Amino acid sequence: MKLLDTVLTAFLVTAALAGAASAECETTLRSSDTHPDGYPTVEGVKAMAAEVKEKTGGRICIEVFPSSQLGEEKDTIEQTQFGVIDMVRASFGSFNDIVPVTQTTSLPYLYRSEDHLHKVLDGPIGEEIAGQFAEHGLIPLAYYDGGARNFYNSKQPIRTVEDLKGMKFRVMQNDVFVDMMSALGANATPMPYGEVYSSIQTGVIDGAENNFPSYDSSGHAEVAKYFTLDQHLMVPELVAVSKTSWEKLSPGDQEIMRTAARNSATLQRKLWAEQEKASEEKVIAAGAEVVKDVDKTAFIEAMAPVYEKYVTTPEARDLVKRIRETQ
Ligand code: GTR
Repeated sequence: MKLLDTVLTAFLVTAALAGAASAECETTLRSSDTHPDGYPTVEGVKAMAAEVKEKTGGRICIEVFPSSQLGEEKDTIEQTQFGVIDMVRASFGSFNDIVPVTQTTSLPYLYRSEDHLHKVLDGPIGEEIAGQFAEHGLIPLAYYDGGARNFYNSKQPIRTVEDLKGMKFRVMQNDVFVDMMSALGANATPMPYGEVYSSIQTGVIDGAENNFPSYDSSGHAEVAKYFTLDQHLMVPELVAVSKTSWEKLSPGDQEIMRTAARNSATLQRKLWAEQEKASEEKVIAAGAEVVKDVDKTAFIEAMAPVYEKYVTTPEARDLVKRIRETQ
């Protein structure tokens, strides 16, 4: 009886809350993120939500669902394309099979630094890339930071390309990253982010690759303590809205969304820089071994076949050239 009461009360409270929320929000946009609450990308979209709510007098609410509650990243992108979910924050790597330009713009060692990446994304090239999402049902609103990705594993410290030979690493589910591993002499296992922890733990794979905040928040540091700062990938992070949901908004509300997204990117980049440092310190304190003396030239040279395979059209060659020339 007591249990039934509790369940009934919980149901009534939930119903009342839902009623209250819908009474004040005319439009509720559901936004997905693979990361947990508190992660810079999640906090970025939450800040965007707060600004949108304030500027629309509470008419438009963005509800952020962290920790893959709405599904793994690739699935949530597809759901956003079809308007099942309204917004998604995801890495360019997960858009590779959907929006071709994201392949070229997430090639290994394409960007010299985070500053270089910002100059590319915040300038005309960033606009040009964004323009190519609409035909795939997506409207990009902001580019967030994701730092540099690095290899980590449960077996041994990696100092050279040779050390990677024959090892098995999880990569995001796209061909470029699979080929990147082959070029390094390692084996790639593409799989969703949520499966990586147990796959390392059970020895299905030796390791994976990511930035410090993901290595830390996913718990991967607990099962793969050897981390090598080789910085092989800098992959832009995107906040995108479904074209279907976007077209239901008035031009005025679209403008409010765009401004709020831009402002949230400024905040996210600040939070990102702080989190990168904090996560690095945290994983080291918890026992991670971070190899920093890496011969990056050898890693960069090993990537030549990946460029040969993916930079084949005059457009792709021109884009890579323009990105490299961006100062
Ligand atoms: C993180 C990125 C996520 C997700 C993840 C992965 O760095 O922020 O969006 O793509 O990597 O490796 O799947």
